[in-house]
Amino acid sequence: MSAASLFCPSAGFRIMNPMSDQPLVGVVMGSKSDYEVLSAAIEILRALEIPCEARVLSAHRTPDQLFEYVASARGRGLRVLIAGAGGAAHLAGVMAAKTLLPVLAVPIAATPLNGLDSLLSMVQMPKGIPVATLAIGKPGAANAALFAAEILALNDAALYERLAAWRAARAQEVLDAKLPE
Ligand code: RP5
Repeated sequence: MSAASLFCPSAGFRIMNPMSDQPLVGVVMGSKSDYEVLSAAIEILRALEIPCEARVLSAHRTPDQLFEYVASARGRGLRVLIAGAGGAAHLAGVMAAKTLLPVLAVPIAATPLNGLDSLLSMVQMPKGIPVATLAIGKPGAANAALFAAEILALNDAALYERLAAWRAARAQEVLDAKLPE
């Protein structure tokens, strides 16, 4: 079987996946300015060979296009959505309102409140429409990708092995750490 490749349009690089070019994770950001943070998620998805797609869609600036994207996500094969936004960050909540796919939220420090505004906007979803909120910024973006991988690995033994190897490598980095004499 020839290796298929997937181009992440907004990310600008290719993810290789030997089995499929069907995006499983949709990474949505409220603005192009959020890309620097969300790239941490895309890098992890790439490392784990999880096909993804990236989009810039805003809950307040392009609500119709966002609705259309989320409403069609499951039917197009997406299984997890990652939403990154700053300020009054309603992106993840609006997305969760339109789908039963898991939505993982990444608060972004885009205002003088340094991400606390978006963290509270995302984590304080009213009962009934869940959003799983990660940490502010790049650590949260990376963890969103790992969380997405854990969800997908429930039904993908090969991905489970890649994820286990990735975590073992991080542990080895700690054990190999050298301090100044
Ligand atoms: C939010 O406003 C975006 O998610 C971004 O974090 C923030 C600033 O957006 P820009 O003014 O940089 O487009 O909607």
